Amino acid sequence: MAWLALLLLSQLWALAGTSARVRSSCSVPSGEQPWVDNIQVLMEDSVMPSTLPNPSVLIAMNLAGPYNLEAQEDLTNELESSDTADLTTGQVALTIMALNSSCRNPGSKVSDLQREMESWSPPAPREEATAFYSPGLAILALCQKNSEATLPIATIFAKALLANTSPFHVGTGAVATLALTCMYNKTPVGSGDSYRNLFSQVLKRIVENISMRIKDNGIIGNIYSTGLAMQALSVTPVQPAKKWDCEQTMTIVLDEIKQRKFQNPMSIAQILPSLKGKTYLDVPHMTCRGDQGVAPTVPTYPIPVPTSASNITVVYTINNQLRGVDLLFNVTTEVSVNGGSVLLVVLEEAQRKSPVFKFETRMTSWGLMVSSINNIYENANHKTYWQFLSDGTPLSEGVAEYVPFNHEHITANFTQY
Ligand code: B12
Repeated sequence: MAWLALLLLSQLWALAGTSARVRSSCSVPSGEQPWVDNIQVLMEDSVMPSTLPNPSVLIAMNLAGPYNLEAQEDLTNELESSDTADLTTGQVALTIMALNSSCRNPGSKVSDLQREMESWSPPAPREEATAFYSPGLAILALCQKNSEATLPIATIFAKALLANTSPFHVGTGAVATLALTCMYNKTPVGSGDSYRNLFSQVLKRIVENISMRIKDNGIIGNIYSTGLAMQALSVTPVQPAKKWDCEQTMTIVLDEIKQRKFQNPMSIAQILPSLKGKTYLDVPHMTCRGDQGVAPTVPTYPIPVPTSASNITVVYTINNQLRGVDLLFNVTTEVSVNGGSVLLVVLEEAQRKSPVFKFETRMTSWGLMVSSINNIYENANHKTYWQFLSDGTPLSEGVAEYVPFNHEHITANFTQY
C-alpha cells in the first residue's frame, strides 16, 4: 500500500512540472529587431578562449538561438570541462543551466551543488538581500534537475527570504522569483499544498516589491536589473496589484540599447532572453538542433561613440573610514583626461600622479572590478568592497564602462555590504 502511495506521489511530482503557467509578455517590433541582433552578435563575439567562460552568455545565446555556432560549441566544451571546485555556488548553478541549455548533461556538477546547498546556512534577517542572489540561482538550477529533492532547501530559502528585513534588491528578487516559480510550478496540487502556499506567499511579497520599483518610464530598479525583472514578472503565478506595462518597459530598453547602454557582454546576456520572449525557466525545454544559427546580416547601425577632443577635469576622492582596517584616509585629487574616457582612465591617471591612488583590479563576468585601492583590499569574508559614487550617488556601472563628465566628483568609498 505504502509503495502505491509513493508511486502516486512521484507521478504527481512528474506531472506537476507541466502545470499551466501564467505568462504576460510583449515582443520587439520587427523594425527594431536589428538592434537586438546587433547586441547578440556583440555578446557572441565576446566568446574567446582567452577569456573566462561565461555561462550566462551561453544561456542567453541558446535561449535566443545562437548565430555563432563555433562560439556556442567552444563555450559549451569549456564549461563542461570546468571543475566545480574552482567555482562559487552561483557559478556552478549558472554552469549547470548553461550546459542544460546546450542539451549537455551537467553530470556530477548537479550532485556537487545539491550537497553544497544542503549545508547552506541562510542569511541572517538583517543581512543584505543580495546574499540570496547566488542561492537563488542554485535553487533554480536544482529545481530544473530534480524539484522533489530540492524541496527542503527551497523551503529554507523561502522562509529566510520572508524573515529578511534588509532593503529589497530588484535583481535578487527577480532571481528568487524565477527559483520559487519553478518550485511552485513543479510542486503537485494536493499533496504539496502547504509548500505551494509558502512559495506563493513569498512570491506575492517579492512581486509586489518588484512592481513598486517600476519607474514611470518603465525601468525596473535600474536599467541593468530590468532584464531579470522582466523575466520574473512574465512567469510569476501571482500578479502584482499594479499591472505591469511590458510594452513600455520594452520601449525604454530598446531606447537604452540605442544609447549604447548594453555593450558589456554580461549586460547583454541578462537582457537578451527578455527581448526574445524567453526566461531562464525555458532552459530545460530547449531543443538543440544543429541547423540553427543563420547569422543575420547585421546592419551597421552607426552608433556614435561619444568622444571629445577637449580634456575634462574629474575630482577623485578615495575614502576609508572603516574601523578595523589600519589605515584611515580621505584623499582628493583632480585629474585631467580626454573627454569620453572611462573612469578607469581617471583611476590610472590619479595613480600615475601619486602612489596613494595605487589600485588593483580583478576580472569577473561583468569585467574589471576594483579590488584594492591604496593597499586596502576587498574581503568577501568581511563583506568589504570599494564602492564608487558620483556626488554621493552609487554608480550603476563599473569603472571600465562609466564615462565621467566634466567637473564630476567621483568617490571610491571602502564600505561593507
Ligand atoms: C552581489 C553583487 C555585488 C557584490 C559582489 C560581492 C559578493 N561577494 O557578493 C558587491 C556589493 C561587492 C558589488 C559591487 C558592485 N556592483 Co554589483 N552586483 C551584485 C549582484 C547583485 C549579484 C552578483 C552575483 O553574485 N552574481 C552571481 C555570480 C555567480 O556571478 P559572478 O560573475 O561570479 O559574480 C561576481 C560579479 O558579478 C562581481 N560583481 C558584482 N558586481 C559587479 C559590478 C561590476 C561593475 C563588476 C565588474 C563586477 C561585479 O562580483 C560577483 C562575486 O565575485 C549583481 C546583480 C546582477 N544582475 O548580476 C550586481 C551588479 C553586477 N553590480 C553592479 C554594480 C554597478 C556594482 C558596483 C559598480 C556598484 C558601485 N556603485 O560601486 C560595485 C563594483 C565596484 C568595484 N569595486 O569595481 C551592477 C553592474 C551593472 C553594470 N553595467 O556594470 C549590477 C548588475 C547591479 C545593478 N543592476 O545595478 N556587487
